[in-house]
Amino acid sequence: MNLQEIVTAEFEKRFGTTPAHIACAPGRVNLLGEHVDYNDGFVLPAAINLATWIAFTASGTDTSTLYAFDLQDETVFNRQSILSKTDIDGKPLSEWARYPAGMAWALQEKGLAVKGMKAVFSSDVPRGASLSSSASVEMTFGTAWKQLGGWSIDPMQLALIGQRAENRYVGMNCGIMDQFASACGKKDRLMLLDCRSLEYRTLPLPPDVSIVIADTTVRRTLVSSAYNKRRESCEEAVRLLKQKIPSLNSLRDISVNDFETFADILPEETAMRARHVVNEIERTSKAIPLLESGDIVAFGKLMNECHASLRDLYGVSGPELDLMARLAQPIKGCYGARQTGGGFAGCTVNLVKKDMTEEFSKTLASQYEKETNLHPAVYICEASEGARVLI
Ligand code: GAF
Repeated sequence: MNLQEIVTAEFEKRFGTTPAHIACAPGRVNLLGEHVDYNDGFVLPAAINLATWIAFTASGTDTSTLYAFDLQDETVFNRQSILSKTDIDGKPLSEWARYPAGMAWALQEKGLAVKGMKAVFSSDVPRGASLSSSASVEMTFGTAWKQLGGWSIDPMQLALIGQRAENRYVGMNCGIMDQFASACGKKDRLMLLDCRSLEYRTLPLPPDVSIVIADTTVRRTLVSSAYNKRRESCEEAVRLLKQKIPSLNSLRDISVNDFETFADILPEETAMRARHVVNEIERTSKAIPLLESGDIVAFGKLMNECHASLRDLYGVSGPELDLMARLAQPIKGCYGARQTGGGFAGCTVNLVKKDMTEEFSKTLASQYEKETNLHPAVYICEASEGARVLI
């Protein structure tokens, strides 16, 4: 059974009736522009063919009964209880329930009607693997509440509401990239977003190239506090550099050359973090014409440079991610390999010559397994449509 069938069958079992609607929203993989979205930079993600699926019907009240099929756990909350992050019995919401509740809270705050629903949801986006499982849950629920409320919204606005839910309700100071890719993704296209203006356009990937995601299977805890710390370092760098360049509002506003002129006013670690960001923004700008002209060899080199920078300057890699990227880069047919998303653990993204993808995946998996005794999951990924209602 696929996920649509699973959530439908479970809904029928639990609620004794067929669900009125089905919706889904994908995870994402990012090709370039890592840890720059909260620095006003450019990002280049794609929505992927792994997604969260929901079967749902209006409850007729303001109470929502949500069943997380993958965790076999139910929560019941309403308009009032989510204000104190509790369920209707006053118990603190479990970790997973904060994402739909946060979405409901942020929609309410915008004055959008959040009708109670009965729902079952399930996802094949691996959790904690840097593929935006959280954003895909947020965008799935946002899309479901849009359907029930009968209001319409631009997908970018829905993404911004999801980001607010995650920043203010869940407590993760993420940028806009993940929710953007999940809400706005397009089939077979890479999504280029200017995180300052929020303007975006799509770019092609040459037809003879595949995106391969390799999951180290390793997960880390306390990722959100380490992430928030990186963001604070960037803010500190802006505060200090502003003394030299008063017009500077974010790390987007300084060139690599100017940065190096003033870098010694920054504490050492702050300088390293900011150096990654400034170079990564420049790298992503350079990558755009390469993609447009189909120069995947040069694009892949930038991906490899990005990995080294995340590892050596930004400090968000991990031993298994380093190993996975190091093993992949020299394999025949691989243009570029690097960690994707927030990092510390989770997945790498690889660009691979299409007719060598299977061989590449097998070689990478067996080499990784030999060195770690871990059995990695390797996905040959298709760029997919963003959040949508199917029924
Ligand atoms: C996480 C965040 F949610 C994104 O906003 C982005 O900053 C990413 O890490 C790093 O590029 O996925």
